Amino acid sequence: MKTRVTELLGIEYPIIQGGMAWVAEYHLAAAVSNAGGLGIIGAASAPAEVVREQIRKTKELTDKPFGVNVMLMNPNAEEVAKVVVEEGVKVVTTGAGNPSKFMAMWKEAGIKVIPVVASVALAKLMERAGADAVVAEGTESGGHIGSTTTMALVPQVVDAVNIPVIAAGGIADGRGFAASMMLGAEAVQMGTRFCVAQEAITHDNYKLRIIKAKDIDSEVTGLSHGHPVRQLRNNMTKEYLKLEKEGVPMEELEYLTLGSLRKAVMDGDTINGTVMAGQIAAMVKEVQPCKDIIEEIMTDAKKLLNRE
Ligand code: TUI
Repeated sequence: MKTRVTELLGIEYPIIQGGMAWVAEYHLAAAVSNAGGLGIIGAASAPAEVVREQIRKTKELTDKPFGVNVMLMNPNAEEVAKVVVEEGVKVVTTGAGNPSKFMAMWKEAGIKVIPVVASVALAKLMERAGADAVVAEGTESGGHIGSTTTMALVPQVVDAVNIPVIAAGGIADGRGFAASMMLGAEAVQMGTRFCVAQEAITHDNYKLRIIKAKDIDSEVTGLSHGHPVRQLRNNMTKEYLKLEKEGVPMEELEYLTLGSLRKAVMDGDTINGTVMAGQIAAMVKEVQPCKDIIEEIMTDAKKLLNRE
């Protein structure tokens, strides 16, 4: 299925993997790229040298295009932004902020820049700043989120910009893919479904928590201090939401979550750790190789879109 996004990135299928903190490392990125999508290394809060190593390891496993997600709240974002240039990365996505100050450097290096946005205003700003495409990410997503739903956000961003739009948030199968195309998107980005991929180093407990999730298991913490994070309900969210309701200051709450995502993803503590996942967690039923995930979605979507 050809779209402006497959042409722009030189990929077979218009499916992009989210840059999930701790989860999106080189094994997953290479597997998604080898399966014909765009794999992404999530720099998250990693030091720049760790990101450099991840880029080099990805290149050992794939000769297909892949990208790096620069998380702009990372205190090391500036160094990471330089490392992607030094290492000849072809695609950069950004999250949790406005990447304007890095745009000129990345464009000069010939990098395709795809900011993740949660509003029409930022999408327009990014187009003017020279972005090649944007990911319009709805509030159904896991992790750090905006407030507008994918159904409402994607068509509004499509109407507001001329660059291609990639839909994200609440997409886990061929139906979500097809619906995104109907909204005017030219690719999708998925996180939760790839968290559970066979090649993802995500702890088995984390994968199982997603597989066992119900539709109503999704909670949003941090709304009161302006850093909303979507995750699955557990002891951590119960404690966090209770303290938030009591008006406990943000610094204390941050202490509570310090290292808690790592605890869940790497150590498998899904009770007291942070289990970031989207609202479609309950739609993910099994651990599958990236190739099977992508082929299943494309087969189902093509039937729905009559593009066989
Ligand atoms: O970035 C994400 N998702 C993430 S980042 C992350 S690491 C983290 N963990 C805990 C707390 C905070 C971060 C986990 N999940 N998605 C892309 C995204 N970007 N969603 C929303 C936004 C966004 C929000 C506001 C982008 C820009 C923005 O404002 C821009 C401005 O003008 O400053």
